[in-house]
Amino acid sequence: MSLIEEIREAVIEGQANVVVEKVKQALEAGESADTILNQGLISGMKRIGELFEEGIAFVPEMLIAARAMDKALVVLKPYLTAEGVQPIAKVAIGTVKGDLHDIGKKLVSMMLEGFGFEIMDLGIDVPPEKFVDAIRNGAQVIALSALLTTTMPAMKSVIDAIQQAGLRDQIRIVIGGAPVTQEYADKIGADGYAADATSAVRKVRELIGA
Ligand code: B1M
Repeated sequence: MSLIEEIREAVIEGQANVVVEKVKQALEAGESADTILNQGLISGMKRIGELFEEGIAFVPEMLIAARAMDKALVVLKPYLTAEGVQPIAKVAIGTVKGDLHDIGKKLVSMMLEGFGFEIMDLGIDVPPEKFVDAIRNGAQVIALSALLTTTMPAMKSVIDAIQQAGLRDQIRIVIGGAPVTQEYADKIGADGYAADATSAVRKVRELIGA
Protein backbone atom coordinates (compact mmCIF):
# COMPACT_ATOMS: atom_id res chain seq x y z
CA MET A 1 0.00 0.00 0.00
CA SER A 2 1.36 3.49 -0.84
CA LEU A 3 1.67 6.19 1.82
CA ILE A 4 -1.27 8.02 0.27
CA GLU A 5 -3.42 4.89 0.46
CA GLU A 6 -2.33 4.43 4.08
CA ILE A 7 -3.45 7.99 4.83
CA ARG A 8 -6.81 7.30 3.19
CA GLU A 9 -7.27 4.09 5.21
CA ALA A 10 -6.26 5.75 8.48
CA VAL A 11 -8.84 8.53 7.87
CA ILE A 12 -11.53 5.91 7.28
CA GLU A 13 -10.51 4.19 10.52
CA GLY A 14 -10.35 7.53 12.34
CA GLN A 15 -6.79 7.00 13.56
CA ALA A 16 -5.79 10.63 14.01
CA ASN A 17 -2.24 9.99 15.23
CA VAL A 18 -1.52 7.61 12.36
CA VAL A 19 -2.97 10.08 9.83
CA VAL A 20 -0.81 12.92 11.17
CA GLU A 21 2.31 10.73 11.19
CA LYS A 22 1.71 9.47 7.64
CA VAL A 23 0.99 12.98 6.34
CA LYS A 24 4.34 14.14 7.76
CA GLN A 25 6.08 11.14 6.17
CA ALA A 26 4.41 11.80 2.82
CA LEU A 27 5.52 15.45 2.89
CA GLU A 28 9.07 14.38 3.72
CA ALA A 29 8.93 11.89 0.86
CA GLY A 30 8.11 14.76 -1.49
CA GLU A 31 4.39 14.12 -2.08
CA SER A 32 2.53 17.33 -2.93
CA ALA A 33 0.13 18.78 -0.36
CA ASP A 34 -2.51 18.65 -3.08
CA THR A 35 -2.11 14.89 -3.60
CA ILE A 36 -2.13 14.22 0.14
CA LEU A 37 -5.27 16.34 0.51
CA ASN A 38 -7.29 15.06 -2.43
CA GLN A 39 -6.19 11.46 -2.88
CA GLY A 40 -5.56 10.76 0.81
CA LEU A 41 -7.65 12.85 3.19
CA ILE A 42 -10.67 13.88 1.06
CA SER A 43 -10.85 10.47 -0.57
CA GLY A 44 -10.98 8.89 2.91
CA MET A 45 -13.75 11.27 3.98
CA LYS A 46 -15.75 10.42 0.83
CA ARG A 47 -15.42 6.72 1.61
CA ILE A 48 -16.62 7.11 5.21
CA GLY A 49 -19.63 9.00 3.79
CA GLU A 50 -20.37 6.07 1.47
CA LEU A 51 -20.04 3.61 4.36
CA PHE A 52 -22.49 5.77 6.32
CA GLU A 53 -24.95 5.66 3.42
CA GLU A 54 -24.56 1.88 3.24
CA GLY A 55 -25.33 1.57 6.95
CA ILE A 56 -21.86 0.21 7.71
CA ALA A 57 -20.51 3.33 9.45
CA PHE A 58 -22.46 5.61 11.81
CA VAL A 59 -22.27 9.20 13.10
CA PRO A 60 -19.48 8.47 15.65
CA GLU A 61 -17.31 6.99 12.88
CA MET A 62 -17.91 10.06 10.69
CA LEU A 63 -16.98 12.23 13.66
CA ILE A 64 -13.68 10.49 14.42
CA ALA A 65 -12.77 10.48 10.73
CA ALA A 66 -13.44 14.23 10.70
CA ARG A 67 -11.25 14.72 13.79
CA ALA A 68 -8.43 12.81 12.10
CA MET A 69 -8.74 14.98 9.00
CA ASP A 70 -8.86 18.12 11.13
CA LYS A 71 -5.57 17.24 12.84
CA ALA A 72 -3.95 16.46 9.50
CA LEU A 73 -5.05 19.85 8.12
CA VAL A 74 -3.04 21.57 10.87
CA VAL A 75 0.09 19.84 9.53
CA LEU A 76 -0.83 20.55 5.91
CA LYS A 77 -1.86 24.19 6.33
CA PRO A 78 1.59 25.77 5.87
CA TYR A 79 1.93 23.86 2.60
CA LEU A 80 -1.44 25.03 1.31
CA THR A 81 -1.15 28.69 2.26
CA ALA A 82 1.48 31.29 1.50
CA GLU A 83 2.76 33.58 4.27
CA GLY A 84 3.15 37.34 4.19
CA VAL A 85 0.71 38.11 1.39
CA GLN A 86 -1.05 41.50 1.51
CA PRO A 87 -4.82 41.07 2.11
CA ILE A 88 -6.77 41.44 -1.16
CA ALA A 89 -10.21 41.66 0.44
CA LYS A 90 -12.15 40.56 3.50
CA VAL A 91 -14.20 37.37 3.19
CA ALA A 92 -16.70 36.30 5.85
CA ILE A 93 -17.24 32.56 5.65
CA GLY A 94 -19.52 30.21 7.55
CA THR A 95 -21.52 27.02 7.42
CA VAL A 96 -25.18 28.00 7.38
CA LYS A 97 -27.71 27.64 10.20
CA GLY A 98 -28.58 24.08 11.15
CA ASP A 99 -25.43 22.65 9.56
CA LEU A 100 -22.49 21.45 11.66
CA HIS A 101 -20.12 20.36 8.88
CA ASP A 102 -16.87 22.22 9.35
CA ILE A 103 -14.11 20.72 7.23
CA GLY A 104 -15.03 21.87 3.72
CA LYS A 105 -15.52 25.41 4.98
CA LYS A 106 -12.19 25.25 6.79
CA LEU A 107 -10.43 24.12 3.61
CA VAL A 108 -12.01 26.91 1.57
CA SER A 109 -10.89 29.42 4.27
CA MET A 110 -7.34 28.08 4.23
CA MET A 111 -7.06 28.29 0.46
CA LEU A 112 -8.52 31.82 0.37
CA GLU A 113 -6.13 32.88 3.12
CA GLY A 114 -3.27 31.37 1.15
CA PHE A 115 -4.23 33.48 -1.84
CA GLY A 116 -4.16 36.68 0.19
CA PHE A 117 -7.71 37.13 1.46
CA GLU A 118 -8.43 38.19 5.03
CA ILE A 119 -10.79 35.65 6.57
CA MET A 120 -13.54 36.22 9.11
CA ASP A 121 -14.48 32.65 10.00
CA LEU A 122 -17.97 32.80 11.51
CA GLY A 123 -17.97 29.07 12.27
CA ILE A 124 -20.75 26.54 11.85
CA ASP A 125 -24.52 26.77 12.39
CA VAL A 126 -24.33 30.49 11.60
CA PRO A 127 -27.61 32.46 11.64
CA PRO A 128 -28.27 34.99 8.83
CA GLU A 129 -27.85 38.01 11.18
CA LYS A 130 -24.21 37.13 11.74
CA PHE A 131 -23.48 37.42 8.02
CA VAL A 132 -25.28 40.76 7.97
CA ASP A 133 -23.11 41.93 10.91
CA ALA A 134 -19.99 40.76 9.08
CA ILE A 135 -20.84 43.02 6.13
CA ARG A 136 -21.28 45.94 8.55
CA ASN A 137 -17.83 45.01 9.91
CA GLY A 138 -16.19 45.32 6.51
CA ALA A 139 -16.62 41.98 4.72
CA GLN A 140 -16.62 42.43 0.93
CA VAL A 141 -17.46 38.81 0.16
CA ILE A 142 -19.79 36.37 1.92
CA ALA A 143 -18.94 32.68 1.47
CA LEU A 144 -21.60 30.16 2.46
CA SER A 145 -21.12 26.43 2.93
CA ALA A 146 -23.83 23.75 3.28
CA LEU A 147 -23.37 19.97 3.31
CA LEU A 148 -26.97 18.93 3.86
CA THR A 149 -29.79 19.16 1.35
CA THR A 150 -31.95 20.22 4.31
CA THR A 151 -29.76 23.24 5.12
CA MET A 152 -29.38 24.55 1.58
CA PRO A 153 -32.49 26.78 2.00
CA ALA A 154 -30.64 28.55 4.84
CA MET A 155 -28.38 29.99 2.13
CA LYS A 156 -31.39 31.73 0.64
CA SER A 157 -32.30 33.03 4.12
CA VAL A 158 -28.88 34.66 4.36
CA ILE A 159 -29.33 36.34 0.97
CA ASP A 160 -32.82 37.49 1.98
CA ALA A 161 -31.51 38.92 5.26
CA ILE A 162 -28.75 40.80 3.42
CA GLN A 163 -31.31 42.15 0.97
CA GLN A 164 -33.64 43.24 3.79
CA ALA A 165 -30.76 45.01 5.52
CA GLY A 166 -30.24 47.02 2.29
CA LEU A 167 -26.70 45.67 1.88
CA ARG A 168 -27.08 43.44 -1.19
CA ASP A 169 -25.49 45.92 -3.60
CA GLN A 170 -22.25 46.19 -1.66
CA ILE A 171 -21.47 42.49 -1.25
CA ARG A 172 -20.54 39.51 -3.41
CA ILE A 173 -21.98 36.16 -2.31
CA VAL A 174 -20.45 32.80 -3.22
CA ILE A 175 -21.88 29.44 -2.19
CA GLY A 176 -20.67 25.85 -2.17
CA GLY A 177 -20.74 22.45 -0.51
CA ALA A 178 -21.41 18.93 -1.73
CA PRO A 179 -25.17 19.22 -2.52
CA VAL A 180 -24.95 22.77 -3.93
CA THR A 181 -24.98 23.44 -7.68
CA GLN A 182 -24.61 26.37 -10.06
CA GLU A 183 -28.30 25.99 -10.83
CA TYR A 184 -29.14 26.41 -7.14
CA ALA A 185 -26.86 29.46 -6.91
CA ASP A 186 -28.71 31.03 -9.84
CA LYS A 187 -32.07 30.15 -8.33
CA ILE A 188 -31.42 31.84 -4.98
CA GLY A 189 -29.59 34.82 -6.47
CA ALA A 190 -26.02 34.13 -5.28
CA ASP A 191 -23.26 35.75 -7.32
CA GLY A 192 -21.26 32.57 -7.71
CA TYR A 193 -20.88 28.87 -7.03
CA ALA A 194 -17.72 26.82 -6.52
CA ALA A 195 -17.41 23.05 -6.36
CA ASP A 196 -14.21 22.87 -4.34
CA ALA A 197 -11.69 24.99 -2.45
CA THR A 198 -9.51 25.79 -5.46
CA SER A 199 -12.41 26.90 -7.61
CA ALA A 200 -13.75 28.91 -4.65
CA VAL A 201 -10.55 30.98 -4.75
CA ARG A 202 -10.90 31.41 -8.52
CA LYS A 203 -14.55 32.43 -8.19
CA VAL A 204 -13.96 34.94 -5.39
CA ARG A 205 -11.08 36.54 -7.29
CA GLU A 206 -13.26 36.78 -10.38
CA LEU A 207 -16.16 38.31 -8.45
CA ILE A 208 -14.07 41.10 -6.94
CA GLY A 209 -11.91 41.56 -10.03
CA ALA A 210 -8.64 40.63 -8.26
CO1 B1M B 1 -22.48 14.32 7.86
N1 B1M B 1 -23.47 14.03 6.22
N2 B1M B 1 -24.15 14.36 8.86
N3 B1M B 1 -21.36 14.48 9.43
N4 B1M B 1 -21.03 13.93 6.78
C1 B1M B 1 -22.72 14.03 4.97
C2 B1M B 1 -22.64 15.43 4.38
C3 B1M B 1 -23.55 13.00 4.07
C4 B1M B 1 -23.41 13.27 2.56
C5 B1M B 1 -23.13 11.56 4.42
C6 B1M B 1 -23.87 10.54 3.56
O1 B1M B 1 -25.01 10.26 3.83
N5 B1M B 1 -23.22 10.02 2.54
C7 B1M B 1 -24.97 13.25 4.60
C8 B1M B 1 -25.78 14.36 3.91
C9 B1M B 1 -26.90 13.80 3.06
C10 B1M B 1 -27.64 14.91 2.40
O2 B1M B 1 -28.08 15.86 2.97
N6 B1M B 1 -27.78 14.76 1.10
C11 B1M B 1 -24.69 13.59 6.05
C12 B1M B 1 -25.64 13.46 7.10
C13 B1M B 1 -26.95 12.81 6.73
C14 B1M B 1 -25.38 13.89 8.42
C15 B1M B 1 -26.33 13.84 9.63
C16 B1M B 1 -27.78 14.27 9.33
C17 B1M B 1 -26.24 12.42 10.21
C18 B1M B 1 -27.17 12.14 11.37
O3 B1M B 1 -27.09 12.76 12.40
N7 B1M B 1 -28.05 11.21 11.14
C19 B1M B 1 -25.65 14.83 10.61
C20 B1M B 1 -26.13 16.28 10.44
C21 B1M B 1 -25.54 17.21 11.47
C22 B1M B 1 -25.77 18.66 11.13
O4 B1M B 1 -25.01 19.24 10.38
N8 B1M B 1 -26.85 19.24 11.62
C23 B1M B 1 -24.22 14.71 10.17
C24 B1M B 1 -23.14 14.88 11.03
C25 B1M B 1 -21.81 14.75 10.67
C26 B1M B 1 -20.67 14.78 11.69
C27 B1M B 1 -20.85 15.89 12.74
C28 B1M B 1 -20.59 13.46 12.37
C29 B1M B 1 -19.42 14.95 10.74
C30 B1M B 1 -18.94 16.41 10.55
C31 B1M B 1 -17.82 16.78 11.51
C32 B1M B 1 -17.14 18.07 11.14
O5 B1M B 1 -17.31 18.66 10.09
N9 B1M B 1 -16.34 18.55 12.06
C33 B1M B 1 -19.98 14.47 9.40
C34 B1M B 1 -19.16 14.11 8.29
C35 B1M B 1 -17.68 14.01 8.56
C36 B1M B 1 -19.70 13.84 7.00
C37 B1M B 1 -18.97 13.34 5.73
C38 B1M B 1 -18.64 11.87 5.94
C39 B1M B 1 -17.70 14.08 5.35
C40 B1M B 1 -17.84 15.59 5.21
C41 B1M B 1 -16.47 16.18 4.99
O6 B1M B 1 -15.87 16.72 5.90
N10 B1M B 1 -15.91 15.99 3.76
C42 B1M B 1 -20.08 13.58 4.62
C43 B1M B 1 -19.97 12.63 3.45
C44 B1M B 1 -19.35 13.30 2.21
O7 B1M B 1 -19.15 14.48 2.16
N11 B1M B 1 -19.12 12.52 1.21
C45 B1M B 1 -21.31 13.71 5.42
C46 B1M B 1 -14.56 16.43 3.41
C47 B1M B 1 -14.62 17.89 2.93
C48 B1M B 1 -13.24 18.34 2.50
O8 B1M B 1 -15.47 17.94 1.82
O9 B1M B 1 -17.23 19.24 3.11
O10 B1M B 1 -17.70 18.38 0.76
P1 B1M B 1 -16.76 18.91 1.76
O11 B1M B 1 -16.13 20.28 1.18
C49 B1M B 1 -15.63 20.36 -0.14
C50 B1M B 1 -16.68 20.84 -1.17
O12 B1M B 1 -17.99 20.47 -0.83
C51 B1M B 1 -16.45 22.30 -1.28
O13 B1M B 1 -15.05 22.43 -1.08
C52 B1M B 1 -14.60 21.49 -0.11
C53 B1M B 1 -13.20 21.08 -0.48
O14 B1M B 1 -13.15 20.47 -1.74
N12 B1M B 1 -17.10 23.26 -0.41
C54 B1M B 1 -17.22 24.53 -0.82
C55 B1M B 1 -17.58 23.14 0.84
N13 B1M B 1 -18.04 24.32 1.26
C56 B1M B 1 -17.81 25.20 0.26
C57 B1M B 1 -18.08 26.58 0.17
C58 B1M B 1 -17.70 27.23 -1.04
C59 B1M B 1 -17.14 26.55 -2.08
C60 B1M B 1 -16.87 25.19 -1.99
O15 B1M B 1 -17.90 28.54 -1.24
C61 B1M B 1 -18.23 29.33 -0.17
